[in-house]
Amino acid sequence: MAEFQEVLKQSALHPKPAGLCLQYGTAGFRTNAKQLDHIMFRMGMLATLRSKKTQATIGVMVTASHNPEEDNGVKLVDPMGEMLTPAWEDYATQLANAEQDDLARAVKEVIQKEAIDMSREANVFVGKDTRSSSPALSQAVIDGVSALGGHSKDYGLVTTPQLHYMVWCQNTKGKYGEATVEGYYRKHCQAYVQLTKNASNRTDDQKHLCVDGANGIGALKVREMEHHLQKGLQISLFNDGSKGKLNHQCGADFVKVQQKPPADIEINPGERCCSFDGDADRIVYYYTDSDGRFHLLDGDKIATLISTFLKELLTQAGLDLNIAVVQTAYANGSSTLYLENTMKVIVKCTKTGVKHLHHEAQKFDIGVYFEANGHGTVLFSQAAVEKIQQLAEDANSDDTKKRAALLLQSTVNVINQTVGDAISDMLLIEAILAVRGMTVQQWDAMYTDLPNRQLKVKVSDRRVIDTTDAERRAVSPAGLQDAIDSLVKKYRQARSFVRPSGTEDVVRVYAEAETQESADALAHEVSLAVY
Ligand code: 16G
Ligand code: ZN
Repeated sequence: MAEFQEVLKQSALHPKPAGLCLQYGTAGFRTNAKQLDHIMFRMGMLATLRSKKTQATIGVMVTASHNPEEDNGVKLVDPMGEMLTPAWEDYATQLANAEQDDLARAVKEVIQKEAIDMSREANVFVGKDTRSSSPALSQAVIDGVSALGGHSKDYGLVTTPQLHYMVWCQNTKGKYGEATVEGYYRKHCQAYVQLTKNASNRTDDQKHLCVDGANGIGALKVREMEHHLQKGLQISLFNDGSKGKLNHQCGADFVKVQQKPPADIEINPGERCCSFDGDADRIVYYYTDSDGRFHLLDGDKIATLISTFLKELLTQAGLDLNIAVVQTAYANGSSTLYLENTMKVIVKCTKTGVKHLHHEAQKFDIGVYFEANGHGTVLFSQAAVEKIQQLAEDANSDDTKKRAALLLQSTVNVINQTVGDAISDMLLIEAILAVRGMTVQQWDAMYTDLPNRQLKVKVSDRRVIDTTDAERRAVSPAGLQDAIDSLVKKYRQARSFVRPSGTEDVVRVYAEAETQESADALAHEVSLAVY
């Protein structure tokens, strides 16, 4: 076949180092950028095959998120803007690891197994983050697409969630918006302006927000978006990439893990701040109080704020829609108790990794999902969107109901439903605080986090640990869970679990307890039990 001549010719320009073996992990391929040229080319090919198979546009994003600048990575985006389906992750790994002279066979195998009609058209959207390795690597993706006769559209510098959004808009023929960066800003900012119309009398102080752009793509995009907000938000942008290094001592992951503000930022007591990660799909908020104490508002606090707002609006609108919050084992125990006992919303727990949370959230009329690390969004079912719209357009509904329905409608439009999105999450959070006239301190006071500690343990083979119950209990090695249970019993309000990391060669230990000393001691004791 003519295509295979082309594959062989082109792939020789993106050779695989013999013996190198990489896995399509929880968040795609991710490693030092120097090892990725052949992976990019091959993922361009795989995206083309996936596009032919699904007869839809597929996305390829070149980024390594919160990893250091020297790393890079790639993620594929499926037709509805969601992450690549797990069955194809295996093909990704097979193509990535086929030695040079075996590549044509590996490609043919995917075509045969999936019965792909190669005469079909293929369309691939490509995006990249600001890493210095990204231009060459995204060109390798584009080369891979054309090697199999696909068409690519290069969006250049975009956030990961922006690329997901483009794919979704394209495949739904503009029903949710226009597949352009301008269209993205227009849709989200208009919804923000609509929402905040319900919050008159906001002072400039209340509209002020410090944003840490992690020296990455999120910073560029906030700058680009700002004028669409019609002065409805006054952003002081830090770590905008003009001086500092990507993710270095800044960004959402640094702030969450270190539990402190980014280095080199002067924040005044009480000032509302947020940090994005390197590809702007995570966000955390924080402030320092008058005693200089740091307060983190992580994904759990964000989920609580959003779900409480939505629940109130549903009650006011008199709409009978179920709402659930989806968390992982890392969710602070206080957040789970607050949501279940005080807010009376359904809470579900899934394994770590966005695809698991997303999938669970799809089972509800409204599914709010957040990982504690700040990755999350809200999913609205088609039926929910329709009911909200009907009520908003119903000439006979009373003012309270109508207002609530209109607010719900704008909430649907402000959020990026394809994947967690720091920019759109930020707009929703800012709008909720504005509409409810709430300060960051009042939001923080909704519940008090239990002190907690996370540790990493290096073991010879992390795969000997197998878990169940959404990673909250270890089933192997034998005796480990019993040991954890008896350690937990020594402390008040305590909980602990261990799981093998999906992105690093370590076992992660999590512990929480009534005091920081207890959480630290418990985490330490559990790590000893893991050896
Ligand atoms: C990946 C996941 C993130 C998860 C993290 C856990 C996606 C897009 N990203 O970054 O959701 O929290 O892995 O890492 O799914 P770990 O397995 O090393 O703890
Ligand atoms: Zn990220």
